[in-house]
Amino acid sequence: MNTILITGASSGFGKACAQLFAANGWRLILCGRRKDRLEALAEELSGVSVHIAVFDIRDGRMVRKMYSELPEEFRRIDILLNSAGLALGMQPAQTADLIDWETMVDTNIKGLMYMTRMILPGMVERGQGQVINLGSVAGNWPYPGGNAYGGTKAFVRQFSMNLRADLHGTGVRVTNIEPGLAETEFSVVRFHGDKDRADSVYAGMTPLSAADIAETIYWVASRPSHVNINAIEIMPVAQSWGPFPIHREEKEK
Ligand code: NDP
Ligand code: 8X3
Repeated sequence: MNTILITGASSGFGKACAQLFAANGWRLILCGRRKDRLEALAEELSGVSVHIAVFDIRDGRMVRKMYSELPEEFRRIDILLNSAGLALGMQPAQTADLIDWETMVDTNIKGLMYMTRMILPGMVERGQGQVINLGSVAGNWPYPGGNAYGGTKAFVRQFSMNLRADLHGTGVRVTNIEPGLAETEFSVVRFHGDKDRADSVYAGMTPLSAADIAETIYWVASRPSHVNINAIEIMPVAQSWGPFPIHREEKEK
């Protein structure tokens, strides 16, 4: 039986992936900080082999402890899905909250590095495995207020490609998934719990769903072992690009 370790399994893409991989007979390691959510998910997936790991990925010691405490049957990890992550705020850089920036760096960059560094050696030793990262269109394209969040996701993109370079010849695969607007708890978190503001992000359009992304990830995971999908950028049809804004000076009369 194959095993997938999912960070951010308590919500959104991570949770939808847990449901889809479970339905396809995978063994699951579900990670997150909200124990009640993970327990409820494990209960929903009754009959599936599940290990719950409650920890904060920003804390490297907790990451090591989680790994050292994995039961024997969960130690051979076939896929590491780095889904845990967040955006905080949409203020312009000159007024943004530095604590929000630090939290995004600690979670989206450092947490993802801790997890990857912990799990990779086993994959390399076994000559097979797959790391699937959650990047974002925000790592590829600038937008007002995207500042540090987009920066963290640009890191994830480059880190993913550099992993591939380092893993050359090992058989270990790496993919960066780069979604656009998807309705999960993402915007509620971004706007610090302001549900009305979060809802307004998706008003009058059809966003991607967590299930759309889970299906994409499952497709990536189920390619034959000689195929590596480097990156997939995926947007709702209703989202695209606009013209570059030009600031024009008022003409003197
Ligand atoms: P959700 O807010 O629904 O889920 C985020 C998950 O990350 C939660 O399970 C949360 O678990 C976990 N998480 C956050 N911080 C920590 C932490 N410090 N330690 C451990 N777990 C943490 O958002 P999504 O599912 O939408 O987001 C998943 C990923 O996809 C993120 O990396 C996000 O940046 C990215 N993404 C999202 C898009 C969107 O529009 N939704 C688009 C593009 C990319 P808990 O709180 O229980 O710890
Ligand atoms: C989330 C997608 O467009 O809100 O990564 O930045 S977007």
